[in-house]
Amino acid sequence: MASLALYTYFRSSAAYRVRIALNLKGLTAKQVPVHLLRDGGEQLKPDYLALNPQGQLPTLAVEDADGRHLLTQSLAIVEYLDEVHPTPALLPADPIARAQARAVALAIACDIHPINNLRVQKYLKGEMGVDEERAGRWVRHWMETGLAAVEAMVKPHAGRFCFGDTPGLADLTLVPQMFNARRFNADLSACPTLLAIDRACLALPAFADAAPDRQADAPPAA
Ligand SMILES: N[C@@H](CCC(=O)N[C@@H](CS)C(=O)NCC(=O)O)C(=O)O
Repeated sequence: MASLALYTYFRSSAAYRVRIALNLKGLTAKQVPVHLLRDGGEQLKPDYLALNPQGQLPTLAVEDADGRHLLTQSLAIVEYLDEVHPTPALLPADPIARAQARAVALAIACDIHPINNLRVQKYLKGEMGVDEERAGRWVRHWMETGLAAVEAMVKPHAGRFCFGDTPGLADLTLVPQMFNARRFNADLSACPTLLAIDRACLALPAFADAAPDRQADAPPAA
């Protein structure tokens, strides 16, 4: 079997998605911490850019008989893991439900997360001169409106998890975004279904063990 190394940061929600997927699949990856804040951001240093030219986490290095392969973009990594290790499946069997589950994951990963990311906040507060309070409003606005839409997308399909009673792609994308939303004090009162799913997910070891505060590179609890 291939050996895996995950370049990660405890609070990176994109890396958190991959950590959950690895756990759901029962796979172990060596964790290589990359500090997003230290020294201007280790993700922007030449050594890391050689692995991931976008300067983002995560990167998954896959070493197999053909050599070392570098995979980037969390959802591409998760789909790779699902293709190579199809059980348990991360997508529903029905093609319509698969497309709907992917839509939930993409709504979070493409439409909510990127506009609130570290580099966007740095640019807002730096070049654009936006103060801390207004930058926080920016983040909360896009998280609250984005997650309210995700609530409506998930509600018709939800069981214990986003699509029935099996956790999958939509859930492993949702839980890290809920963590981010709480971190930025977003109002989640419009998202009762998502809050219940988040609780159900975090009761599972695959999700709980992937949480930021359980990672080796997390600072010790105060
Ligand atoms: N679409 C990318 C997003 C990756 C991403 O933005 N990662 C963040 C951490 S959650 C990052 O590395 N940010 C570094 C920065 O903004 O400088 C993915 O899903 O992998």
